Amino acid sequence: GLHRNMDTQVEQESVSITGKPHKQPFIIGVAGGASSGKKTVGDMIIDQLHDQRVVLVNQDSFYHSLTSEELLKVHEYNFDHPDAFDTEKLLSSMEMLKLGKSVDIPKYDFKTYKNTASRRVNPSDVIILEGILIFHDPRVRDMMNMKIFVDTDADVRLARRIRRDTTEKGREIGMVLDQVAGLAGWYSKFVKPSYENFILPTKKYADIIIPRGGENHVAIDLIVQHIRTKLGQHDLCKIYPNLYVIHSTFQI
Ligand code: UZR
Ligand code: MG
Repeated sequence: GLHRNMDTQVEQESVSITGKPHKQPFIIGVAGGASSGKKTVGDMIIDQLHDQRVVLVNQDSFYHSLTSEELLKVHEYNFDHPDAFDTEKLLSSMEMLKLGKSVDIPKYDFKTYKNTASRRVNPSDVIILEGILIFHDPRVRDMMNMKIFVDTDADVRLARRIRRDTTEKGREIGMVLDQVAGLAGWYSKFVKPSYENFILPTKKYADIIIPRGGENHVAIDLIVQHIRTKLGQHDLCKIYPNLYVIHSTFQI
């Protein structure tokens, strides 16, 4: 209904190809620095919304494949820059999901620095889009019903990054941090400056800022309650636990 309140976007109806109206999915953006715990926050929301159709989309999937020239100088490649991502593809994929259609999302391989495969993502009630720079492009930002910024201290992010890059990605510590064979490493050359220049300035677009990321259970609970309200499920026992107590006392 067009006459409905503008902020109840989840209830806006659009007509699908079958002619039946369908509810638009609730789109949540989770941004924050590298290794801040964005994916953990997304996974925790999904865990609590187990009775809903929820899907997690990573901005990482939309990294451009590196050309052979770029591969030769991979240490000079800035993966923390907005241009490193195929934002047009991200936008069109999100638009498909918003229309309730399935979409093939690319898969990016951190070992070969290329996207070779893809995965089919089906339409869902809730879509969580997670990534360092998802608040950068206003067109992507404007698709979101809720914007979350995960705010984790720089030392915690760096410690996690070292562990992740050296174990999961099999990279040399010098390359991850500051230098290898006289070349500046990614962290000091790109990751830290890009956080300050591109990621941190998008914090102002967030509706909610979560300190400490995945450790913050109170924040996750509040977010899930809000999503449930927006999805039109007024589960009284969950939203107002006290009412349940009053009710059971009354029974006695
Ligand atoms: P998250 N990244 C890689 O390490 N290798 C790649 O091939 C592509 C990206 C890193 C990227 C960024 N920086 O800091 C991080 N580098 O992935 C973002 N170098 O991932 O949001 O999951 O922390
Ligand atoms: Mg990630």
